[in-house]
Amino acid sequence: MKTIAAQPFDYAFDPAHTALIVIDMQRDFIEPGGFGAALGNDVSLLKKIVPTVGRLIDAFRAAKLPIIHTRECHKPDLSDCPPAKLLRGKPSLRIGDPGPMGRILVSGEPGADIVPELAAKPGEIVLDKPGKGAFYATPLGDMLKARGITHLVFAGVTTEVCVQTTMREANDRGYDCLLAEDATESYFPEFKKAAIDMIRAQGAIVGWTATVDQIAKALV
Ligand code: TIU
Repeated sequence: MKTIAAQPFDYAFDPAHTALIVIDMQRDFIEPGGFGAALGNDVSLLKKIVPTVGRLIDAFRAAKLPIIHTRECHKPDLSDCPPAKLLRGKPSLRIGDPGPMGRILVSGEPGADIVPELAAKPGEIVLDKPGKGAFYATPLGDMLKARGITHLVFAGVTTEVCVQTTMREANDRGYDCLLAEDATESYFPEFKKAAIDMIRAQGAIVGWTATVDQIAKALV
């Protein structure tokens, strides 16, 4: 077993049963002209964490541990996008509409892809998901079981939406979850802080948090 100096207390893990899940580091959320911007957000905040997420991915690559990259996107016919999601709010572009990076949040379009700096390497899993949580309507649970994974480290965007939803799904499924707090970001700094606080409150009710440096140190 190894230990990460985490909050609210040390996170103990066996590297042989630990994987990294990088949530939705896609152009649609991080670059201008995508889904995040269409919802009215300033995407520049998210862009800033790309190098830090890269350092975390490199640490898992160096330790030869499994890496799963998720992408929130839908089939071209939008058959996996519920009307409630498609019609919600008043975005400037809706899911499936053509934008500067192709159709918004549609698989196979440039905007749905992971930012080039964080592209998956051969052997890493890229998992498309139609919801906010990565377990809903995907084979993620079976993939983790097949690999004997019990501990999950999380990074990606956005903290209080897809990252927190996936952590809660994982927590309910019995995984010990750790969030890399400087490798996640929100369009709303106050929501990031609140999500981190609520994840680790009440004795790690959802999970632990630690910095990329603390995680990387434990993986060496
Ligand atoms: N809007 C927002 O904050 N997030 C999303 O719509 N998806 C993810 O978090 N990936």
